[in-house]
Amino acid sequence: MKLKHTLALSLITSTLALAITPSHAQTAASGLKVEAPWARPTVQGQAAGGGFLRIVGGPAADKLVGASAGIAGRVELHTMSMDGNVMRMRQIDSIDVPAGKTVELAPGGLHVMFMDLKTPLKTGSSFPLTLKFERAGAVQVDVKVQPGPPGGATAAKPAHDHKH
Ligand SMILES: [Cu+2]
Repeated sequence: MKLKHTLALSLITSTLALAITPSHAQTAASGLKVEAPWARPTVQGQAAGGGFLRIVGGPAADKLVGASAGIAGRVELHTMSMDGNVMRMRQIDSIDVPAGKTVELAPGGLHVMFMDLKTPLKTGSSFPLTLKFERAGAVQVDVKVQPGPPGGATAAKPAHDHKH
């Protein structure tokens, strides 16, 4: 009972927080966290744009299995890697989030791709993105449109991201 109340309360709290200030971090009931979501601005006529964020795994392993956003016809999960001198993007079905581990979706690596954009992404604006996790369920975050990663140019770049 106590657990249920706490859960309900935290849900209300996060809903309130969402209503008052755009929330750029969300914690799911499972303990999984999504932080610092941002997307690159796009120009008129550009059909797709990339989105980046950080997922902090909860006590149990989870998996990002999909995403959706009102501003896009569909949202895909992508990976990017060097193939000789060419950067290649490839759609993937899911992104593993090991227990207690941080998974970075960052330029040059894993990212979400907003396909069939209904409107250009303007710097300074933000929009809701719903991430679907196997265990944590739906987690909604507010994606900030900005030219670079939050907190300056020190984007954490996973060193192990080159060959998969
Ligand atoms: Cu992509």
